[in-house]
Amino acid sequence: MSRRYDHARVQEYWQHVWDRDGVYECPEDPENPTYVLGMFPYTSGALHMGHVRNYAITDAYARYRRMCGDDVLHPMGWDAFGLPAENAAFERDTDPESWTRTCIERMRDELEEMGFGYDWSREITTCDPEYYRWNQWLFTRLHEAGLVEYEAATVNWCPDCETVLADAQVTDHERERADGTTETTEVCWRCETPVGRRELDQWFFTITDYAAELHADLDELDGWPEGVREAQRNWIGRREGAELTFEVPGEGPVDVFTTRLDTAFGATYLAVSPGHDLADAAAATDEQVAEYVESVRAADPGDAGLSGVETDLTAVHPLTGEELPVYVAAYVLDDVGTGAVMGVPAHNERDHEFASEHDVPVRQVVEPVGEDGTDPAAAPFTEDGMLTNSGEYDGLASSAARERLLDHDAVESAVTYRLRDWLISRQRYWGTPIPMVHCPDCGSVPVPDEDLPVELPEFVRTTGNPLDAATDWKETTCPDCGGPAERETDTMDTFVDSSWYFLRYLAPGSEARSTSETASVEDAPFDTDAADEWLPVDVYVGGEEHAVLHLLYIRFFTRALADLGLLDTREPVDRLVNQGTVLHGGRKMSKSKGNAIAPHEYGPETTRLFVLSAAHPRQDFEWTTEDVSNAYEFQQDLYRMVAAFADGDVDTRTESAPHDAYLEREVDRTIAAVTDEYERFRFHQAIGELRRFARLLRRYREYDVPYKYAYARGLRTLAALVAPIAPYLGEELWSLLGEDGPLAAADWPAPLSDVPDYRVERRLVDRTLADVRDITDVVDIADPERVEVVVAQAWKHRAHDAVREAEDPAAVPRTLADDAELGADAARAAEYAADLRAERAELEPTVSPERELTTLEQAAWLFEDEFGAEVTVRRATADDDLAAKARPNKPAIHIE
Ligand code: ANZ
Ligand code: ZN
Repeated sequence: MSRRYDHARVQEYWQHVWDRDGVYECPEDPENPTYVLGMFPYTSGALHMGHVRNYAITDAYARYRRMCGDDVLHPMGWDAFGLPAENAAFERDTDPESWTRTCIERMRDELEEMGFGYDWSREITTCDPEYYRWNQWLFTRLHEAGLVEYEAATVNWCPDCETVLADAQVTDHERERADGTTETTEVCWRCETPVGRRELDQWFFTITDYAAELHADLDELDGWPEGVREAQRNWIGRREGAELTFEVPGEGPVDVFTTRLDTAFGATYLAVSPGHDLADAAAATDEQVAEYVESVRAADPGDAGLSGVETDLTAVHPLTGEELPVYVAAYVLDDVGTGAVMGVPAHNERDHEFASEHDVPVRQVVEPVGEDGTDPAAAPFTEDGMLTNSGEYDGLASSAARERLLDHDAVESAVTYRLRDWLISRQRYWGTPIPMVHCPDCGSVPVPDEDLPVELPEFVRTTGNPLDAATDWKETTCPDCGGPAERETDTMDTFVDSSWYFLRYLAPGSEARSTSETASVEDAPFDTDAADEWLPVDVYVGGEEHAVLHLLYIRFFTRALADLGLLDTREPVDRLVNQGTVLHGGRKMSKSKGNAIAPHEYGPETTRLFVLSAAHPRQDFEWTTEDVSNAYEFQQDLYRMVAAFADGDVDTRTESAPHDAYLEREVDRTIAAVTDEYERFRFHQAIGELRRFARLLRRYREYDVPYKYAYARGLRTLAALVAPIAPYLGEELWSLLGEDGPLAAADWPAPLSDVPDYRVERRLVDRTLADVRDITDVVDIADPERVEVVVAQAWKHRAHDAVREAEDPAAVPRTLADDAELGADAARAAEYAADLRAERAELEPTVSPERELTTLEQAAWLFEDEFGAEVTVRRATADDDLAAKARPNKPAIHIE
């Protein structure tokens, strides 16, 4: 029989067994629900190494928890809508749907071959009408709840194709000028015509309604990496400050938002955004203002720079009563704060530039403390300092002034957020049609639920939005008045699809019923009862590029659905793992860079073992062929070891010997260690443990004829512990050992006895071995005859533990001296403890004196094996030299 493991020979068989036994199917009524989720892939056509890494992590954890007895939900689906499919359709003379379906078939095969265990009965595909109908249904619910807005927004426009372009469809075109410099223009990706801007009505989800909650709850997301939480905090951009009310004679009050209330006396002008009511009012009577507002609307917001126009209006400063000029300025954003600012050129960069451009005076009101001041006319002083030119507030520190000014009648404390509403309109074909109808009489009317889904019409190749060209589809009747009307031709951002897909996996079929008022699951996007049981997702694994958008959107959706009464949970994910990047040649592995390795180039388990052993999931690592062959060799080693035993090529004995106990204990320690590592997602450490254990097993076999029972248990344990990472190999080893399969459904191994201190025990053995090595080196004994290992007296352990654990170490010696249990040793223990106090910080945990003795006795064969010497292990007797040297965790050693 060949002693080579060949996954290709066995993988189909094990897939069949797993299917036959429904191993990965998840029960409807879970007792210990564990929801393990990987971010579903975009249907690009092929799995790449990033996917493999992501799914190897979730699969290993899911398999491990399943063997521990949990009911594990580990589903998979397809993020199937999106622009690349439209591009592919153009390039390959097909349509987005056929292209996407082909990609899905290929990628599903690849996932299966990798041995990932999914509950395929829950597979979802976002471009299925059965899926996107629920996008539409949820859109309608959000619309009813006032979370949808239809508003003008500035978009990219190609005048030649007559269509709106997504940001990704605008490309930079570089042209060399006569003088050798280059000029960059934004052009249409298809016809290269320079792109303009237009204002169009667009659909928004008002995620800003949840800004405060989304921000505040980040503090409680302990299971998320701090980096992701920080990225979300910055994105939401909470700003504490104040609102200050200016009176504009003839127009009424105008509120401004500021984070620097302390600079209020330095305000020399008021500026409002071009969209502000005051700008409209001024434009109505002032030709110049009207022109300016119009020109800003047509321009790229980034291009408007520090442009602005002065109006005839004035604003009364609430603190000084002074009359200030009023500007309309493009740098004041419509949807930030109140859309109006007080201009403080002396203390703010932008205001300073604006003031020099428009000749507005600069007035310094904050002075640096303890330094030479800058000249405020030349450069603004933007830090906190001490107030000046500020009336009764002069001499106060900035922070104190901010507090005090809040008491003023014209001031109120306020908080704003940087977060913008979520623009979900896409003028593209391959997405979910937004279920609205525009009626000349009734306005925008939602498509009634019973008419959902609004299915995509057939794809046509056209320059603009294909939905605009689908006249038959577009022309419809108004759901309200029955008159002629037009369908909305925008489709939804595909981030909508992925904002709730983890809930759709919880719609296990038409039989399941929901207790929510929406009746059966056929009438709802997911089963509310099931969601209550399974949520939050226990572990969510995916790339860090999703730190903000996707991971913020799912938090928003979950809250919105909770407020709609469809969910009990407000936070969707308990523990988040962001996997790092796979590098090759120092750069991110990618097809476009030509440094990609296909997932199947080396066989599924070599790849899985390698990507999981290379680093902690969150770290980047470099792909090296050397590490790949190590992963390959490791599988072959395990296979040879088990096959040799299964074939009867290993002599065994049925009577136990003293040194077998060490192996038994090491099996237990390995189980405890590997379990710890799996639980903490440190698969690389788990694999390190397994390698260590495999080496020990080999050494044990070579040292003496193995005890059949202990050796077989060791091999079985190895098979079970490696299975979450290398599932086909695990099954093969398990069946070679004559065990009932499949292993994927078997129990996780349990230690025969408790090993809470496995690290302490191992360190003791490893260090003692190292000490013997050192001593033989130093005293230059090449062939020691006798090694004597002497374990410290029990009273030393007492003193060691007492000093290590005491709240007041100074009191320990006295307590020990008075301890009757220590009897005649009390005085020595007290003295020893007094000496230990100085090194208290370095004292390590110990096992009991008995355990220390037993552990070393059981390990004696390792010393014998390595040094070829006779070994004795004993407890220190009262008064010899070795007894004086022996310490807890560090036995005395004598070598002859
Ligand atoms: C006066 C002032 C004085 C300000 C000063 C800053 C410094 P950060 O801190 O970056 O979040 N602001 C308020 N609403 C705005 C809008 N709609 N468009 C553009 N800018 C706006 O920015 C907060 C500051 O941004 C606010 O504080 C305000 O300028 C400006 F020495 O008010 B400040
Ligand atoms: Zn109508």
